[in-house]
Amino acid sequence: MKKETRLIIALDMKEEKALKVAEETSGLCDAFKVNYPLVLSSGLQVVDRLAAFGDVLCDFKVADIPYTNRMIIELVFSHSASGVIVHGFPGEDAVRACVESARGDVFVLAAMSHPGASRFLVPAAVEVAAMARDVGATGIVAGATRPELIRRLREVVGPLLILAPGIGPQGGDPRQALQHGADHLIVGRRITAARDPTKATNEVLEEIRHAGESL
Ligand code: 3DU
Repeated sequence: MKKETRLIIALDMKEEKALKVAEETSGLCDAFKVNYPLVLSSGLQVVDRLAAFGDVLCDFKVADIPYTNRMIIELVFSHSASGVIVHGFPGEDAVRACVESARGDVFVLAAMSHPGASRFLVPAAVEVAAMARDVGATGIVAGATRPELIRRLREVVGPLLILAPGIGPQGGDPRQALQHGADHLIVGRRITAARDPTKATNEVLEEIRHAGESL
């Protein structure tokens, strides 16, 4: 994952609009993130089509036994994905299978951004992050809605990348997330639901630049 703009745009929409947003914002972000809504409606081939506009990160929150995880990861990287997001809670063997079979970046979901994550995921986040580091993952995902947790996880993962979703409608603040240690922001609706996605992207980039000045 390159770290130039520090922005990842989440394309949770139908293919036609996703391709349009990707074309318009190509070069303004470090990657596009795809999730089930897009891939279940269009198939994995949409990853190949999006790759014409930038790196594609597959947010499939892979969470199965090692054997199945390996099959999923091989399939993802047989298309033009540059990275994949997997869950950490299935344990070390399951995550290790992902890292070993990947032909690109693997990010382990340490803490999700929604309120319900406080019950099971947040209490385990430090342990999951340590496991991600130990098995050789590229980085972790930690919600921007809990900046103090990002700070704690940064101490655990050292130089690994931290991707922070949950900006905008979910309540996370770009500046807070970056100042607490996030490398990249994952931003969906704030950009994709805007009347002018390119303008909204440039506004987010401006906030990232401001936050960077005070780091
Ligand atoms: O809330 P947004 O529209 O900016 O979209 C955020 C994206 O990131 C969306 O695809 C969601 O599935 C994903 N995500 C989280 O929001 C929170 C997580 O902890 C992990 C992934």
